[in-house]
Amino acid sequence: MRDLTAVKDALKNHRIELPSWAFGNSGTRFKVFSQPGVPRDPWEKAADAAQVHKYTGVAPSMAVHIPWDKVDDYAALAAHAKASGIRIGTVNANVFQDDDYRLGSVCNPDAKVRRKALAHLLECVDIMDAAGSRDLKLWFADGTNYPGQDDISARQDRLAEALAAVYQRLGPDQRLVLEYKLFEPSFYTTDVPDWGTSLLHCQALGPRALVVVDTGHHAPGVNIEFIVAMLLRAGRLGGFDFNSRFYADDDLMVGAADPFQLFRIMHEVVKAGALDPASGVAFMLDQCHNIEPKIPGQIRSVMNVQEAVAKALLVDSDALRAAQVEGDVLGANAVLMDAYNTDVRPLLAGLREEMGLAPDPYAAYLATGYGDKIISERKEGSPAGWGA
Ligand code: RM4
Ligand code: MN
Repeated sequence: MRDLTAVKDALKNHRIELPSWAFGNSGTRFKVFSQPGVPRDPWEKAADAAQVHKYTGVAPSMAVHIPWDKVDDYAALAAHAKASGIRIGTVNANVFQDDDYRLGSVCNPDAKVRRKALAHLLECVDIMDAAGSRDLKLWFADGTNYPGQDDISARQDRLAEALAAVYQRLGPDQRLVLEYKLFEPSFYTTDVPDWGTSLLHCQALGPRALVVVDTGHHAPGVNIEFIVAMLLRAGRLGGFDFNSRFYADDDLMVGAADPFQLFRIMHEVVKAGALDPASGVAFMLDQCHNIEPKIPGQIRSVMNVQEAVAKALLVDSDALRAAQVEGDVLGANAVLMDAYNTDVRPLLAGLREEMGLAPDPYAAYLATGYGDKIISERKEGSPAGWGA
């Protein structure tokens, strides 16, 4: 067993970023369900995110999505977030919801559309400057649906050109983090489908270009912890977008579908010393709560991540190494499984009490009545959602 004080200190220092869009309405392409009390604007999203931080103590930032979170004054939004107890985190660009992007954004065959997409990405860096954000997160829906539709490698050239222009515009403390996803909305080729493509572009750009692993963006059965280990070795893991998938990019609560996978990923992170915020690895949630309530859904997600982290920290690394060196296959596996099968909930409850928090953040939040308060306060206007 590892030193419990060190385990607790690591857990106290670990940070998880919340996505603004998890607080708004969402759904599938079939139906977006409206829930009462959801935020009507980014200001209210920040207020709700602050609730999650208030009860968990480890989620002090909220990622924004532009234009879903467009406001006139980003410095004012950052000040509002600060007054609520959190800060504005990663800026997510959106070059996938405009009719102009039918054939792609920065990879579009039409230079005019490429210029428009690039202008948006640069605008996002301006927003980072105003809000004090470190990371620009790029996910491109670009790709093709049919063989022959466009030139695969010419599209990569266009992508590289746009990325270079964005990278040049970054301030010295800012980073570009490039996400990959195997398919959807394009069905034949995707321009950044995998970690290899993302890594090649990042390496061509420079040290402040890093890969983001969205846990929902892989084919079934892919060994994500292997990818994580490779990116950590290369010093190119920018962060995670955590969520669960059962079938495709389901964006369900992290740790819901496969808590064991989350543990295996965290084991790689812990081994590499990448849990600490100073490592530069960002632990973000990228989820939607289509049918479940949003704030409790985010609290549950943060707790799920903490449980996986706690178990990973409990791995007896000396015993593991000894078993590995001896070639003790079953012994090594048993060391890992012992940590995974530990009930860490009492440890986390105790840790929260040490932090001056309620032992069960989920129950503590429900007891406040905040959920009822926002339902009665937010009757007018239209709720925020995808595309808002
Ligand atoms: C994309 C991608 C991005 C996220 C959007 C909402 O699939 O995962 O990270 O910002 O969805
Ligand atoms: Mn994502």
